[in-house]
This record gives sequence, C-alpha cells and structure tokens, in this order.
Amino acid sequence: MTIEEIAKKFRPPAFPGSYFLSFEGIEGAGKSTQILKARDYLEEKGFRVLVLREPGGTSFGEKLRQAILNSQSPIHPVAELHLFASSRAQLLSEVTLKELGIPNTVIIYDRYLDSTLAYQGSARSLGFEAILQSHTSFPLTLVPHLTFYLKIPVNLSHDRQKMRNAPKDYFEKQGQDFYQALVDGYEKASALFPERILQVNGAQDVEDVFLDIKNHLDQLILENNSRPEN
Ligand code: T5A
Repeated sequence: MTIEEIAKKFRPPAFPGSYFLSFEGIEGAGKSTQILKARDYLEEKGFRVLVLREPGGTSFGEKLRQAILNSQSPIHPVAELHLFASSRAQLLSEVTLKELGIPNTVIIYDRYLDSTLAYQGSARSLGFEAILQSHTSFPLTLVPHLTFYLKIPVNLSHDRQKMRNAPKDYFEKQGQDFYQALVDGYEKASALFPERILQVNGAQDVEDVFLDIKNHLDQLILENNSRPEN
C-alpha cells in the first residue's frame, strides 16, 4: 500500500455541530498565540472551546511530556514515536471523543499527527510510512477537520526563540539541519493531506496571521451550516 492509500484511511470524527482543529509549525511559529485568538473568536460565535496540547493534556500524557522534553540523554526515534502516539491515544480517548459528543464543541489541539510526521518522520528520518502505520488503530486514525500550518522560515524560528530567552527544551537544542528537515516534513505532510492542512504565512503580523485563520474558520462553520449564535 502506498502512503497516499494509507493516508486515505484517516478521517475526522463525526459529531454533528462539533469540530476538531489543530495548529502546527516549527518552534516559535506562533501556534500558542493564534490558538488563543481562535479560541476567543469561536467562543464569541457561541461555541464551547477546549484547548489541548500534545504531548500532554491528561495526567498520563503530562508525565510523558516531562519525560521527553526534559530528557538529558538522547531518546531513540522509535521510542519518541511511541511516546508521542501513547500520549495522543490517551488524550483522544480520555478527553477529545467525550467532549466532542457535546454539541457545538470545538477542540483545538496545539500539535497533532503532523508534528509526528515532521519531527519523527522527517527530522528523525523514520519516514512517513512508519508514522502512518503506527497510527492505524482507532482512535489514532482520527484527524482534525482543519489543520492550520503556520509556516515560518528557520531563521525566524531562531530569532523568536532568542527573543523569548527561555531555557531550551529537548528539540529546541537541535541544529539547522534538523529545523530544515522539519520544514520539509511539513511541506510533505501538506501535500499528503491537501484538503485538511491549510498553510498560513506565520511570518506576518499577529493580526494578519489571524485574519487568514478567521476566514478559514468562517468558511468551515458556514459550510457546515452550524452557527450556535443563530
Ligand atoms: N513533538 C510534539 C514531536 O517531536 N512529535 C510530536 O508528535 C509532538 C506532538 C513540544 C515539542 O514536542 C515535539 C515538538 C516540540 O518541540 P512545546 O513546548 O509544545 O514542545 O513547543 P512548541 O509547540 O514548539 O511551542 P512554542 O512556544 O515554541 O511555539 P509556538 O506556540 O508556535 O509559538 P508562540 O505562540 O509561543 O510564539 C513564540 C514567540 O513568538 C512571538 C510570541 O509572542 C512569542 O514570543 N510571536 C510573534 N512575533 C511576531 N509576529 C508574530 N506573528 C508572532 N507570533 C508569535
């Protein structure tokens, strides 16, 4: 089976009136900044919004997050893949699937499957096929209705990390080649899931980035004819 054929098996969850969204990008792309704006906007529209982060979001997942991001020694790429997938399966079953069952809910993930494709599949060289094959059991077969990929160049990622002046975590310590492989990985993921992944120019001003996102959110809600405010 080709990776395109495997990719077709991934589907968004079917809960009428509720949406599953994710935000993606390299370090400092502006995900957290834009997620808060999207949350406020969707709440104004009358949705109930939950923001969840990966890895993490459950007590089991937060322990895995600490184990990975605070690791002082190298973790094997296959171990990384399974740690992220474990956190994801737990978050989907413990929180996401239950909450989406409540009408007019929006779940926003700060990183999801495309992070694993870019970080472990591309930058850690495991390949897309290995990542997708490890996600073929439910609930890992679920994908968001829309994914916003905030695209920034590698040098801007470094500039924003420097400005933040926080201690570097496990992945932030990686070199230029790793970051370039992440960008390549996100491009490849966007080509594999062209309807789900929307590329947004993350190098613009915060407000201009959000304007692009807002237009896509309006379109998604209109297409599905579900406006709780009406
Ligand atoms: N990981 C995760 C994997 O390897 N595999 C996986 O499967 C998964 C799920 C998670 C790490 O785990 C890895 C990837 C990550 O390395 P994390 O702590 O969640 O780690 O780190 P990030 O998600 O990368 O979070 P960051 O905080 O680094 O990036 P954000 O959220 O994209 O950026 P944000 O919004 O905090 O902004 C960064 C800075 O830039 C400014 C902000 O004010 C902030 O100072 N900024 C802008 N400045 C100018 N113009 C704009 N448009 C700006 N937008 C933001």
